[in-house]
Amino acid sequence: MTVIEKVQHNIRLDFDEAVSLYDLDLFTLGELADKKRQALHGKKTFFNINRHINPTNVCKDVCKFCAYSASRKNPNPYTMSHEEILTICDDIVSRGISEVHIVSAHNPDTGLQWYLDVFRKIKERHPQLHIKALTAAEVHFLAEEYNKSYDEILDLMISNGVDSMPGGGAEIFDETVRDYICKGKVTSQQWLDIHQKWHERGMKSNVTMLFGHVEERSHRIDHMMRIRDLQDTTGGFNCFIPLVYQSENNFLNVKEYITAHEILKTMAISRIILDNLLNLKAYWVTSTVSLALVAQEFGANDLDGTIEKESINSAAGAKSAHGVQLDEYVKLIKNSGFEPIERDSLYNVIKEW
Ligand code: V47
Repeated sequence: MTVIEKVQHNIRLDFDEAVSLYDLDLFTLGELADKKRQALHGKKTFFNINRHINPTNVCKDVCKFCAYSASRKNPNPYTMSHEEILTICDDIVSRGISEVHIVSAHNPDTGLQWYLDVFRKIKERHPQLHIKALTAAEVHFLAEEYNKSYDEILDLMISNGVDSMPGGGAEIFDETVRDYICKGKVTSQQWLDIHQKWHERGMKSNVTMLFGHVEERSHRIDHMMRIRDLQDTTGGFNCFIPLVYQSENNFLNVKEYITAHEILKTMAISRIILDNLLNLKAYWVTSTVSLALVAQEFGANDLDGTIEKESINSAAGAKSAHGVQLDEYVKLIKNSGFEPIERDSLYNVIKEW
């Protein structure tokens, strides 16, 4: 059987076969991925109305790709007060926003209690607001810094109101590339262990992949395969989010940028390989809105959300600092031939627009 026939018959590909998918032409890949998308979601494209809060950019880690943390290239350290964060939450809840996505740098000055207190205060004030917070990289940082086990940190997150975990910090799992781009950060296995433990508590999370920098195609496939393996065990990942590397203001010296063609191939291949993961997000922040709309034809069924304010990727050049307007967003999805479905954080339908 050829690789194409295997994909058509839903037969899993091994590593080498998966890498060889990149040799197929873009439109063949698109057709294969679109069939899988249509079988699961038809023409539905999901999004949510959310707000990102990045409470501090002070970081003890040094990731070469990061333009967000306070550093020589961005000498502008800040840490928000709980009151500032709560004021934002009051405002978004008053406007009907259902999710807050809280991700920080690894600030050794704030203290574990600082994080737990802010989650608890948000939850006490707004029990219905979904708190998606703390990447596995942050969980690892907090565990190390405050001498706790991962289990203890995860239990504290739950008891203080965190509802789900975002997918950040996965970067690329290949150890050699990881060492080069973010040495000293949570290891790949630790990242996966933390998510496994989170899932074993009955909780959901997302998973990202940072690509388009110094990694090779085979590293992306390896990344997807490690995700597929864990998902076989736990089923706890809601969504896969390939993040396109943004090149400004950071220390990773990338000479050749990834093409739209390669981004779409990677989207399509992730839809094919991750046969046990329902949702594939085209994160418009890192791909541009236009390419995210095209990605709907290449396997993507989720376009994230309106976001409102974004600091991590926009620091590295993404045009996302102020989000997108809801009515415009809905119109764009409709005009591209898809059905915009507003969802909550766990993919329950809120509204068919
Ligand atoms: O982990 C940092 C990435 C991530 C750059 O779970 C960069 O729903 C591109 O994880 N170029 C944080 N990417 C964002 C994130 C995320 C975003 C949206 C939704 C969800 C979700 C998660 O941003 C980091 C890192 O991989 N990042 N610098 C850069 N220069």
